[in-house]
Amino acid sequence: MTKLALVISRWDPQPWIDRFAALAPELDVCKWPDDDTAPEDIEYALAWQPPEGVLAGFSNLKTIFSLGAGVDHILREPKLPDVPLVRVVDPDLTMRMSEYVCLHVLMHHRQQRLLDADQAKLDWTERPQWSAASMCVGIMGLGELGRDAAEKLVHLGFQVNGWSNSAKQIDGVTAYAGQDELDAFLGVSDILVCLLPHTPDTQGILNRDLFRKLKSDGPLGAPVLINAGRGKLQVEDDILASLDAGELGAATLDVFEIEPLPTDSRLWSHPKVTLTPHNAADSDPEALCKYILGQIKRREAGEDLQNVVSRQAGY
Ligand code: NDP
Ligand code: OXD
Repeated sequence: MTKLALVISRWDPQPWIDRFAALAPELDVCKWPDDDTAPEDIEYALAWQPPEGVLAGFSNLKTIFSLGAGVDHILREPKLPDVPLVRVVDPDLTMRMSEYVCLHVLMHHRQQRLLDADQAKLDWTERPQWSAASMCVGIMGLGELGRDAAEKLVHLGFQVNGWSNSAKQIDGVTAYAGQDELDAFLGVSDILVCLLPHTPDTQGILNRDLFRKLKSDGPLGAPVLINAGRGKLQVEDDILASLDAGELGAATLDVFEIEPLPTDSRLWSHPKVTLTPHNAADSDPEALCKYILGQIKRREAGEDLQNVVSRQAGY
């Protein structure tokens, strides 16, 4: 019987176990550690923030699956087995992220936080309103998630730009690529959305120098940051300094340098910050177990796996 181990911290593994049992009762799925299973019997590992050293102990592993789109939580393992690492690419996850991006872009564009504050004061002030077409959203990362969010924002009528490593062609989106084009991209962005992976190249990219290069004369009066990529992309002290100095008008943050965000962080109570607990796009076992089973079937049939991560690129 093919053996799968769920190596998960911070999430409840039970919904995954239940879903695999319903879809593929022929598989032997265990939650790791498991007293009844020897590590050398594990063929597939399904991991979210695996404790250090666990994956290295599976000596006959065929494939590691990240239970999310990101893989930084697995690549940080110093002795990662030399087997393919597959990440989630699935319409369910993509749609959830696009919902989040559209929600927060629209929230800033329509000044909803200001209207909420007015409501709390019983204040009927008519606030100015701009068209979506007058606002430019810049998306850092035009991969699976960035591309879909960009397309949906185009449908909503925004001007949309994107930035990635390699050049892209997406209908309605002005695409910039590489370090050489980063400043030009920033200079036209009113709302910056970050959907980059965390790699050595992207660590700390969301810093004060970068914020100062954003477009500052747009309808909102100051640029807005939305980060749903990874917390290690951002320098939180710089975000706070830029918000306080008016270099950033507001920020929506889903991810943090340390998660859960420490209770003494000033981000919790900053009036210009909207924060969410790393739930921009949840990995739903109802949707994703099917994707993983499809990949296992391919591997067992000797076919190529899909969405294999480049260890060299780190995403
Ligand atoms: P992809 O690998 O499909 O896309 C990554 C994009 O980032 C690509 O366009 C890539 O460029 C670009 N990129 C990577 N490094 C650089 C760099 N140094 N400079 C410029 N561009 C770069 O990933 P996904 O879209 O599927 O996911 C993106 C990230 O979103 C994940 O890694 C994860 O961290 C985060 N995420 C967060 C979630 C949440 O709930 N908050 C949920 C799911 C994902 P190119 O196309 O040229 O290779
Ligand atoms: C992911 C995440 O990487 O949820 O999918 O952060």
